[in-house]
Amino acid sequence: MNTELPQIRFARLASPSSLEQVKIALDRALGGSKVLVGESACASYTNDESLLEGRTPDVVVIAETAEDIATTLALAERYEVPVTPRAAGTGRTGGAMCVAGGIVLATHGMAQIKDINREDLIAVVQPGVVTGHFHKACEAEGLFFPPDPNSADMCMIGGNVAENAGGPRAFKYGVTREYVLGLEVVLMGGRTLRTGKRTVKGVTGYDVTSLLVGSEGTLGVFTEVTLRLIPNPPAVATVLALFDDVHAAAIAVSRIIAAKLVPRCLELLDRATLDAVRKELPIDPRAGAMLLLEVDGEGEGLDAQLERLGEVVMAVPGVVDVVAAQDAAQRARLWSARKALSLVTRKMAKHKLSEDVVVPRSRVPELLTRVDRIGEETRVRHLTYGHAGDGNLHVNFLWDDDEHLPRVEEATLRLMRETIALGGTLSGEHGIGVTKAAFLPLEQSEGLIQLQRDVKRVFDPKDLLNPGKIFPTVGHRSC
Ligand code: 2HG
Ligand code: ZN
Repeated sequence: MNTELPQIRFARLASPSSLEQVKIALDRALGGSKVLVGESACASYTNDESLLEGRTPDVVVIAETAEDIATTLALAERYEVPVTPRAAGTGRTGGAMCVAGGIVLATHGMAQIKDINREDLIAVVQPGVVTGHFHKACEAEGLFFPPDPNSADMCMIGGNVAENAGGPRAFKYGVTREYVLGLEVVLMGGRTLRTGKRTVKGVTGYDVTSLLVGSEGTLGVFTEVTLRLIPNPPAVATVLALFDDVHAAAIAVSRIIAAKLVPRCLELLDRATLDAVRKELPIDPRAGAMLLLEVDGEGEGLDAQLERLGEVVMAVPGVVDVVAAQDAAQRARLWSARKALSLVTRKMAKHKLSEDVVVPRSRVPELLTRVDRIGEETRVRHLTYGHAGDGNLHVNFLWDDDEHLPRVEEATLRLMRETIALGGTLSGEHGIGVTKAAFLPLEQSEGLIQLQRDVKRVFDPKDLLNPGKIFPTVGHRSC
């Protein structure tokens, strides 16, 4: 674990007497089994999947009902104790990491799919539903919930909504926000509100639902989510395109988009990433980059898309081969290799930092060139994969020796600056959390950051809900 990159933002700790009082009050209100105390019981609720190390919570509440959440937030405000909400804890940027001790409010115990409605094409779910389970439940009804973060087998809807999660299928179908119609949310202090609607259309009042989606657990805790579903596409085909190098693959991405083709996934793997999966996948040794493409639709329409895709990709200089997966088993093998990338590449060095920058699609080739330059000039090993169709790339920096950390920090800062210079944004799907808070002023003006701090104050005047996230500290290093 690495605690230096970047610095954890200062967050106010509760006083020892408030902590004692809140523990007693929670225990009394919720009953012992939902309230964990002590280092050994609470330690596993400290961190998420970022590289950072947080502060062990003083108390963990395992919520089973919306009332448990309201009670916890009421007591936390009364005793001025910070609260870190948490679903599965699979986030990459410290959003669910506990930085201020106090209470971790875990929602994984609220895992009910309350309704999947085939007539209205909506579902109502609790925050602890595992995303992959929900996919299967929808598919059993002939319906489709497209957002598919690669951790779908573990992550939960509550966390997906808090982070506005994406995934490979976002290229055609968009990210989580596009599917959230309404929320039941508890605010700091225990006030419960319903936002949004159960209808597909609706423009009443401010779009508070959209504000809450992607607010990284800083504005409220979700107790129920109403989601829009679509019909499940009847057929899917997966194609593998191999190239000499990543630049040829990036050109293929631009050409596919320019040809107005809309595969549902358009994923890119550079040479170093490809090398990491060659053991699992027998990939042509001439290939130095790969695109994993998926199209969906119906019979003839699907065949026509596949044919056109093949023509466009085969015309790209530097293409090595284009092959379609022959059956469901082959398709599953390709996707399981793609899904394993985060873990497989993590084993390539003692430390790995994965970013999720986004640039306009047309600037992907230029971003890749600049990443190579950053890697060369800072002498930091790197690899890149990700959702190239969206211009959303996971640039990963790898290092073994702790002494190389300043160079990794320089490489990261340069990556963020280059991304902004190319008209991009710092995070496409993992959020700002703790790890990117210092970079926020590179992208957003002081006025815009201040406006968001003001909004936060309306929801949570004492800054107790998920403190230390999103906003930079004064004197941050990116100035
Ligand atoms: C992915 O696309 C995930 O695999 C995780 O967003 C990315 O950890 C990573 O590098
Ligand atoms: Zn991703």
